[in-house]
Amino acid sequence: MRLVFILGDQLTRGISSLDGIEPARDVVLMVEVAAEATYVRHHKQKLVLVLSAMRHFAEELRAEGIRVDYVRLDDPGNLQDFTGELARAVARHRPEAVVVTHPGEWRVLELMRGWPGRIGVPVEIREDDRFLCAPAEFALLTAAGKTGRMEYFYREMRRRTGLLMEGAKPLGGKWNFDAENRKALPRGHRAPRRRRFAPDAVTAEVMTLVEARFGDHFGRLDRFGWPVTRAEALQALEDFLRVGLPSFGDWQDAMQAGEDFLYHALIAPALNIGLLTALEVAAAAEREYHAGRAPLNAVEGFIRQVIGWREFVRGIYWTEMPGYAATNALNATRPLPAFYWTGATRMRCLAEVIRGTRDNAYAHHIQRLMVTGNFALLAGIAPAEIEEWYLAVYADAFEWVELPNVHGMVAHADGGRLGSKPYAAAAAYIGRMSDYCRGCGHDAKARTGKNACPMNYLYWNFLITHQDRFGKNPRMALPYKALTAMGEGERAAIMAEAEAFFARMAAPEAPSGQLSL
Ligand code: DLZ
Repeated sequence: MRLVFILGDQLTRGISSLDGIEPARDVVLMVEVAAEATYVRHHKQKLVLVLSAMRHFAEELRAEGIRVDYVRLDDPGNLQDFTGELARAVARHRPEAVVVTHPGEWRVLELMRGWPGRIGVPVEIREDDRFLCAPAEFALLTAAGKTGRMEYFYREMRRRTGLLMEGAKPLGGKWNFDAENRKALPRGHRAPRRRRFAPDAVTAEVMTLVEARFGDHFGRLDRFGWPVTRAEALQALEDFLRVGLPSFGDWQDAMQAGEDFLYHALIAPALNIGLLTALEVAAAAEREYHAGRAPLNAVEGFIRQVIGWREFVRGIYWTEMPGYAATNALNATRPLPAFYWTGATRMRCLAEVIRGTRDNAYAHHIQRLMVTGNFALLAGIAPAEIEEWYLAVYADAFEWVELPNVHGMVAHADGGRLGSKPYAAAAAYIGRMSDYCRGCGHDAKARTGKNACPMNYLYWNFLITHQDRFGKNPRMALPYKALTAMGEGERAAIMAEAEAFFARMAAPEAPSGQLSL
């Protein structure tokens, strides 16, 4: 018999490890282990999502007649890590071989490579064919000149899947409609309510377990509403197609206080643990365009994220690890400020995004990139510190997707492999794309002075600090022209303001509870 070991982000009936399973002979192994909850201290909602979805998936396999050996977190004897639990299961079942699908994290692949020696049984690691482009193929594709950039890779994926194609040409005459996807929301705009899922008995039991075992982890649990089964995930997708997608493009980059979901897809948690597949969600969005229910800029923008960016970052991860994580091109070394965990900062944009993250284990792309990410970039936070935060707090974060997005896109720590310029912005950008600056105690217009928004002096200080690296980058020509136009006095004031801010950041928070940042 074979032991098919399925991990918590492999909850797809078509997962390659299940190919050719013989229910009369083979056994599926699934294990809940504390090591996976604590190697970074995941948000409580993420823990509930994964554990509840695992329990539901195991029941679905059983309903098909597949034997599942399922180890719960609080089962006596649970050794609380993958290797220990696999070894115990091998002793129980004495299989001829263990079959797994390639994991989503380098750390786990390293474990898997050690398993044959540890357990004395051959381990077959199968390709994760839920992705369109295997790592080996990605390496070949992106080695050839222009395709090394996401945009050309994406075109290749469009050709390969036929999505939004008219023969060999892109539908609508353009590959990319991003320029149409940068509108701000009208003042006071209220987005429609989005479909959320009340916890069933299985989820409720897991919530109690998570509170008991990991109650000190970040995040609120009472707002849990993520889909935990494939049936729910399909309803979440349907909700996006009807309610979100028609406006997704226009307002993709917009942010508004109190509006945590807007028109975003909200399917990444389900997609990344396997309840949906990339091709099915991209094809579903394409159908909305052809049915006349969603415009091309929205549908193209969504499909680009799913078959372009998502595949691209995975390719980068598997072709560049483990060296990728160790780079630190901008020599960023400051520790992550405590307010990333508490939300206690006078900067309203950050407080609001961190509040949403705590409530939902979710923030949308622009909040992650241009608020929490932008601040970390400008403040020179050590890449490993900010990466750990993103990996812990977002329900959809697994390292294959989180690391390139944060290390490359947010922190520019890879020296430009992923993005040809850093995503640095001053308060004006945040003010244009959101209502966060209204009602903020800082002055978004001031570059220096007592009440100046830190995003401003930190932004100009960032440009000054990294002038050697970015000063000649054509995509940075405008801000460097503005910097050159500044007088020496203003440059010196900016640098002094930034230094004072960094000193406050390094100091312990005042006991009076007065916020210094
Ligand atoms: C994220 C997570 C958590 C919290 N717990 C488990 C678990 O108990 N058992 C399991 O199989 N998987 C879990 N996961 C998902 C794994 O961390 C994930 O499969 C690996 O990081 C590889 O991507």
